[in-house]
Amino acid sequence: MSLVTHLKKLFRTKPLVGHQDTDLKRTLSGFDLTLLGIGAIIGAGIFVLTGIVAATQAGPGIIFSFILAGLACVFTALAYAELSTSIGGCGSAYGYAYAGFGEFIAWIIGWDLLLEYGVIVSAVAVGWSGYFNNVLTALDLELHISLAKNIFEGGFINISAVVIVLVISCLLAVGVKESKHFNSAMVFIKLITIAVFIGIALFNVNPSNWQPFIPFGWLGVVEGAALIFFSYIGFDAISTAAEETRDPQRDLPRGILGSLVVCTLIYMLVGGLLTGIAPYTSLNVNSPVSAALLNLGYDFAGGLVAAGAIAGLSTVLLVMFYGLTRIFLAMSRDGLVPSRFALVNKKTHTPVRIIVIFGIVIAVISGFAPMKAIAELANIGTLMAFTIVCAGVLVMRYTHPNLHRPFKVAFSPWIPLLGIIFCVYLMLNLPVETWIRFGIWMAIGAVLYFIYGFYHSRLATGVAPNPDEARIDDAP
Ligand code: ALA
Repeated sequence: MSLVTHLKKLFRTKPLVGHQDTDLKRTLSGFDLTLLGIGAIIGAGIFVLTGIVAATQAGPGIIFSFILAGLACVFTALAYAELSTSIGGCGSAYGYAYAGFGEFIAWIIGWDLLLEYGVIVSAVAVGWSGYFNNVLTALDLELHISLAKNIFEGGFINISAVVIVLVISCLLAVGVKESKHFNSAMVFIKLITIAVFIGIALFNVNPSNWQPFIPFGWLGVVEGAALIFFSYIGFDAISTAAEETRDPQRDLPRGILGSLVVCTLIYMLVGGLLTGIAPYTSLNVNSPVSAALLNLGYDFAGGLVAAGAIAGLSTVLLVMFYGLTRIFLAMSRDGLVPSRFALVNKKTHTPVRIIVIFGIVIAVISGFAPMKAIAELANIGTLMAFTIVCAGVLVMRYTHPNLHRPFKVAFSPWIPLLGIIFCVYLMLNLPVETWIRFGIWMAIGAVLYFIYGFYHSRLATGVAPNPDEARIDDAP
């Protein structure tokens, strides 16, 4: 077989499902989508990374970092909305890359998303442990430093982070899933928690804490944006609900932009107030939001915020870990990874093998790796996926000009182009070590594809999926 024939195979595509060919019920309104977005978005970013970024990169200028990172997300979010409504399937950048751009790009995105979701779960688990350990301390049950912190922070293992990952794995293995009502309740708790903080902080600002406002210069603000970008990850979950949306043309942009605008405003307010009530240099701690309140003498409110953060972060863990298993299932069903990993347990009806394997890997990362390094890896993976999605809009407009698009990005090609520029700019401001780690992961992925996926994919073999595999009709 000639080289050209082989190369062509890299671009074999799955048929476009199209937005209209769905059996899912259209029940979600723009408001529901906004709640869905807020539920997935607000997490360790605002509760933990805000402190790290303010203390080490941006100072009070963190509010500009939030604007910069938010803009990258808005442009990309619109691109997500167009692809998810026009290409169909059940969403996820992986799903529409397979239909739109061919198998190799789909594999690259899928492999990238596995990294992204895996390290997000690790980072959020580390964030969760910071608040949890504080509660233990408040109850006089303080862990020994060797069990409370990882080696980089002067301890040995972050045992709380390990335990929460294992608990979430067990919940997923027995089939716990998030529901619309549970999500709404959690969004409510998170917003109340943040409202308590804002309500108290508003009356305790010391303006001298805002001097200097940008202590590390513009570079600090931009590098801070590259890290704090983590706090926005999750809005892409909204586009995966495109097929359950009442009127995608109207509700999708409302839901996506609505949740992004709400979160950006909340983030700027929290970032501004946090650096107003405490010197930015004091914020490089595991639970900055509640620690700042405790330092002001608000013990009850500090405890309340810690409890809210623990609850809020637990749901982000559940959603992201669930998303990870769905992506793996989708790839397995397409034959790109061996299907024996995706077999469903007869009792629990969940893909226990994948959950156990990923659970162990993620628990190890959470126990030993520093939060900042993990979040940066999550960011580079996400920004890469976002860049491909923005580029995807431009490619699809060219290759499929007449495709039915229930939602169309306005001002194309400018909006997708701006999305690409912002995402690449943020990626370039991440540390070299992050690029190296990411490069190694992607190189491993490329090798695996040519060893396995290229020959075993359903498109290559034409073999039907294994009926014992988990259903993926709710894949992200
Ligand atoms: N945006 C999510 C968080 O901040 C991932 O935890």
